[in-house]
Amino acid sequence: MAIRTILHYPDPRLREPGRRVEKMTDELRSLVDDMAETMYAAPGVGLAATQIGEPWQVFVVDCAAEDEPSDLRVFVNPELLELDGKAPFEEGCLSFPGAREEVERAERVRVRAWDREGSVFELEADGLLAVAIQHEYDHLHGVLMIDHLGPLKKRLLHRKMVRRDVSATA
Ligand code: K2U
Ligand code: ZN
Repeated sequence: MAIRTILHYPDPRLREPGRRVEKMTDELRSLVDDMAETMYAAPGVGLAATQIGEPWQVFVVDCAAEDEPSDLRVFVNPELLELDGKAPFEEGCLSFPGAREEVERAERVRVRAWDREGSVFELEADGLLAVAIQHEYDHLHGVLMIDHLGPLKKRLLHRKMVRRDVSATA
């Protein structure tokens, strides 16, 4: 396993949609393991393959609280089958370090995906898990937290991230 570099906005690779996985291989299982290790090290409660420059339809989430056993969930080729309700949530994103923005998401989702072994499963989720699933699903389609903001907040966050990027490379 390895901790991978998380791409930061405005890296154009964050806009590259993930490719559908045709068959789970040892190489893809190793990618999943690297994603989980990278997520825990960040730390985060989710990570999409596109965030580490791997354009595959794969994300991981673990919404367990710090004092709970880990609850890692792997989603390969996820499909959102149902979205119900609407609620605002204060989101963060590992590709927007330090940013917190209110994003409106569905309160409940039903999702179908493959697990790490390639078996199909369906899951109904609410709360933080539902938000994380929607946030990561967005990443796999090149959609980022900034895209859900109004024009002023979008401009402010863009400038903050670009300035951060410039000072980091200076
Ligand atoms: O995809 C990512 O960048 C990791 C995200 C996942 C996530 C975002 C919003 C809501 C749930 C999960 C986060 O950085 S993980 C840390 C986090 C979690 C909840 C709220 C704020 C930050
Ligand atoms: Zn994110």
